[in-house]
Amino acid sequence: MSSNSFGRLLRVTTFGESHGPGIGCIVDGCPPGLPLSAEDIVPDLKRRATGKTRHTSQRREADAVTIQSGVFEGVTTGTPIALLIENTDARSKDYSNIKDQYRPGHADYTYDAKYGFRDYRGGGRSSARETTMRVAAGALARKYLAHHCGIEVQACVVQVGEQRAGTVDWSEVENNPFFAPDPDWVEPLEAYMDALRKSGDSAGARVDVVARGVPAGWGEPVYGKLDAELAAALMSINAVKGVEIGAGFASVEQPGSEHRDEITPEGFLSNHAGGVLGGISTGQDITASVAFKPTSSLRLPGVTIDRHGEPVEVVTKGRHDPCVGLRAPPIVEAMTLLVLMDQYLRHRAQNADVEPPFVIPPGGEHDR
Ligand code: EPS
Repeated sequence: MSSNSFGRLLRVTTFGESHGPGIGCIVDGCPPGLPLSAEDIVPDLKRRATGKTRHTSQRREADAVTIQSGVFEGVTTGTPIALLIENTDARSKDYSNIKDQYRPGHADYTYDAKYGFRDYRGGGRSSARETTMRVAAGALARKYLAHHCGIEVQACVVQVGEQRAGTVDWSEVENNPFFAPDPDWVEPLEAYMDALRKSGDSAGARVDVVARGVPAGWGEPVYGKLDAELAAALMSINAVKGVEIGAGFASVEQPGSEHRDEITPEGFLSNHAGGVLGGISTGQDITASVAFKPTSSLRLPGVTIDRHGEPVEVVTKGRHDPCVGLRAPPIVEAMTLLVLMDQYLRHRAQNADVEPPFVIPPGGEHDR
């Protein structure tokens, strides 16, 4: 089976390769009546795009999105929404030297092992180019959830290599090219990235995400848990090697008396759970943290083998991000939004008439 689709009631399918004619997605299940135009999608596409600063890949894609179906007279009709973007700046000759090689850290070997064939140009289907369409679909979910539920989802970069943000001020995130939440971190990060780029090496990053305004009750135990689906969605992003929900792995060291989020009539006293208990939202902020590995495409020579098993030296050309995590916040937001919208539609289908006996005020800050 091929798994190019996700979500149940809101089903997103993406298609396309990095150096093919174009990329696209189909969003099926969006309720009718949502005002939607390409202008709603463009801002998030721009936030994710390459080539905006010297710190990212210099490939310059127009990312001009067109809505091919599912919208009439400016509103969604309830039929599949198809979004299409042409690839306009692929440079496939950069990849001719690795045609028969397995780049370490890339999906070259595994795609060959699975399909016996691969599109080697720019990583083909395994390229981060694919995340463009996740972001396009996510922009729709962002608009729907903001309008119908007052939900807001925001992500930021809190660590690059060993460099960490000193504070998290969410109002600062869009004021710098790194999605950094600490204005005092921007200058050192710039210097770090310049040195990294010159060295030819790459770095990983940690991205935090928060969803504000999700009411209590969303999520389907036991195999459709909100946190399980969120973790799967975030894990499906290129280069992701770890996902934590709430306190995540720090829970291991916390005594139960600290980890449990105590409750008062005025609200929760903390949020180590990351806003999810038993797979269902508590009404608190939903928080997760995502680990991005260092970019595998390096101009520094390394050893590998070719598809005949012969040892070769590999050098990856192309226009690569020294830290792919720096462009990840819009992608992390998009996957979170899509999971939330799908869970909202599922909740509405089964439980729209439920009256909870008591609604606990959110309260409780998440302290990492
Ligand atoms: C990518 C390699 C680079 C990036 C690309 C992701 O592609 P190319 O070598 O063709 O320039 O530019 O990112 C995008 C094009 C994008 O839109 O995100 C990779 O190997 O994943």
